[in-house]
Amino acid sequence: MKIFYSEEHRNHYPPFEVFDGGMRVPYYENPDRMDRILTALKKTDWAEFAEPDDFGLDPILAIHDRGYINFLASCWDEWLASDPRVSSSPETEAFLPATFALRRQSRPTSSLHGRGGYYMMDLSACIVAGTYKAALTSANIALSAAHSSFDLQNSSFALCRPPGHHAGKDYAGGYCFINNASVAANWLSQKGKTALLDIDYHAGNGTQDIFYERSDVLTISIHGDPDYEYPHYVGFADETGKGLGEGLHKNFPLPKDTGNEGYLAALDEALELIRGFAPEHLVLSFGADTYDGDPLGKFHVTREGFGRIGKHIAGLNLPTAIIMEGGYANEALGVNTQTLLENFR
Ligand code: OKP
Ligand code: ZN
Repeated sequence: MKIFYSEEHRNHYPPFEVFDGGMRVPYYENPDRMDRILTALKKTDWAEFAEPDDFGLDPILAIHDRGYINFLASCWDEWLASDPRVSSSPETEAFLPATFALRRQSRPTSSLHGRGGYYMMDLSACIVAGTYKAALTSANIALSAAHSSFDLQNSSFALCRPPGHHAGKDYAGGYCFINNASVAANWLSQKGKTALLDIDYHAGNGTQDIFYERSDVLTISIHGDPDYEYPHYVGFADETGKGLGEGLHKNFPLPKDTGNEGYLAALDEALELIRGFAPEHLVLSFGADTYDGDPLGKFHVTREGFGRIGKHIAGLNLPTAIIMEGGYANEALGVNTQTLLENFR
């Protein structure tokens, strides 16, 4: 299996994030995650590593707002120039807004903080010096996997970091800046009917927003119910698309303590919807944070569960671009990812 990966992500490693209730904690979405996956995959005899190609900004601007991308590009330099306390110790700093633009009765005002509160939805997508370039490279990894899946008509793995499914047209959040899976699905949708299935533990709010009014891409997300889980406001069962997209989005909000059986029951329902849509391509947003031991999740999917999940999805028999999203139990992340991927060879 072709696996697209780049070392560029290492330059995006914020020194902290702000957790529930305001505590500064070490950044959960860290480079060690990639090392764990790389270590596991390098031991297999089927992993074929490749660097991503550079597709330029056009496929990204097909999904994201230009003002938002410009903000990502210049945020760190503006922040560095804004305050001597930042420039005197940049390695302990990261940019986050202090005020959020609520309910879009708002505009991106010109100051850095005015744009920050407009373009960022929470306190976990910290921007540091290497963030923009890492986010662009991550999107190129997803695009490379989409191209490969299309050209070879088989499945490929985009080892993306930073992840993407929480990022919307004009906002960052949940460790995400550019919606890698949406960029890939949008590109594939120009080649043929495409479905996007999100099996990260957290609702894919960015992906949902991006395709909500589109009829050409079916989007489905299986996740912890936003009634108790991040991102708190998106991912409910009654959100089913709008306008032309009505009926073409589906959420499966699941209760705390969902295990293999409960998860697979929801997954099989999702797969039936995909079969009914009859796509030519599948994009799979894969997060391993449904795992039993994940520090940011409340499900109990086991390693064996990831094997079964992979087997059921691979049973669709579709060329699948598998896009890495979350997963924070680093010690198990490599083997869980490998166990899921093995079904797609
Ligand atoms: C990103 B991905 C945890 C606070 C929420 C953000 C989580 C982002 C998850 N109690 N922090 O979907 O794995
Ligand atoms: Zn997640």
